[in-house]
Formats: sequence, C-alpha cells, structure tokens
Amino acid sequence: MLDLFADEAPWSEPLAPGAVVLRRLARDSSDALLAAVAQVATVSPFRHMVTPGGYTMSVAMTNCGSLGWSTDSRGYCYAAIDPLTGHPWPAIPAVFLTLAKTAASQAGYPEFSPDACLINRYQPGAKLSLHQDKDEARLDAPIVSVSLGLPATFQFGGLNRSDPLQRVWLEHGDVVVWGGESRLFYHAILPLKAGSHPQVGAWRYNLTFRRAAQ
Ligand code: MD6
Ligand code: FE
Repeated sequence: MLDLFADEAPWSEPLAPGAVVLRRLARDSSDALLAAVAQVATVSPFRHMVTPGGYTMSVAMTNCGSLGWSTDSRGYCYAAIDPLTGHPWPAIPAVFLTLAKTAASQAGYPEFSPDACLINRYQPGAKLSLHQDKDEARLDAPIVSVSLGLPATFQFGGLNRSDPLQRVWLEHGDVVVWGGESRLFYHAILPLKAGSHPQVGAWRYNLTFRRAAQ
C-alpha cells in the first residue's frame, strides 16, 4: 500500500504534566530497532511471565540492560540475571540508547541515562492491564516508551487507579516520554486488534527504557 505519510516529519503532542507523545520519532530507525530486538531475543528469548496472582501474561517479554524486569509467583523485581537463561540480560543496543536519549532530551529530560529496557511483544488480543511502573530505584528519571508494528490504544490515567483514563492511539514509530508529575500515573494497553503491519507483520513491540538502579 502506498504510504502517503511515510516521510512526515515527527511532531509532538502534550499528554499530561511531564508527559509528551513524540509522533513518528522512531520511524527512521525502525529497521535497525527491529533487527536489534531480534538480536536481543536470540540471547534472552521472549517469554510469557506469570504474575504473583498466578495469571500468565498475554504479552511476551524480554529485557536488555544491566537490569531486567521480571515477575513470577513471588513478586516483581529487577535483576541482573535473566531467570530463564541463568545469564546476564544482553546489553542495550547502541541504536536503542541513541533513540532513548534523543527522545528524553526532546521531552525536557536531557540527563536521562537508562540502564534497563523492557521489551513487550503483543499478538492480536494481547493486552496489558492497568498498572503503575514503580519498581525502579530512580522515580525522578522519566520512562521512554517506543511503539513498533501494529497500532494500539494506550490508556493513560492519574495517580489513583480510579482516575479517568484518556485514550491515546499509538502507531509505528511513536515515542511516549513521561516523568515528573505523571511518572507514577496508571496506564494500560487495550487488547491488540488483528492486522498486519507492512514491516512487522501481526505484532506490536514496545520498548520501555528506565533508570532502574541508583
Ligand atoms: C506498552 N507500556 O506500550 C506498555 N509503562 O506496551 C507501558 O506499560 C509503559 O509505555 C511505563 C512507561 C511507558 C509505557
Ligand atoms: Fe508500564
């Protein structure tokens, strides 16, 4: 299909205090980002983690960085060793770091130096329930979130689980950066709609960069 907007320049949309969507910022590097995702997955494969409540997540996850996020029947934690392989998580690829720092800087966080990147992989129907990201040691650092492949509806709330949710449609190449006042806001991804992305196929990938250690 002819993509009339393929060469659109990135633009930014404010989301909440401390949060912004940088539309299409990751498009130009998407081939390199996807190749790096595949490379990470050869070392630490995607897996469906089990939550402390005994629920097997529909989203498959892996990590890169000096720390990686996991959940199992005992709880949530960051650790240097991948529990599936018994080896350290692979390093954050250079193309990831460059994008994460550029995005953070454009959003007003020029000092961002991530040490952890959680990679989520969605198939049609997969979703992420309403949650906060609060397992990181440095809550003063923002999170940079990169969407690739099929689009998804992102829900963004407030500090309380019951706060109203705004819906944000995230497409291939969109980057969300949030920190400051909204760092602990609740958020979710609605079940992925079936489809096929010309470059990625029937998948959505999301990379979230964090500062997990001091
Ligand atoms: C996703 N994102 O977009 C899920 N968390 O697939 C997140 O859960 C998330 O986008 C913290 C900060 C940014 C995010
Ligand atoms: Fe999250």
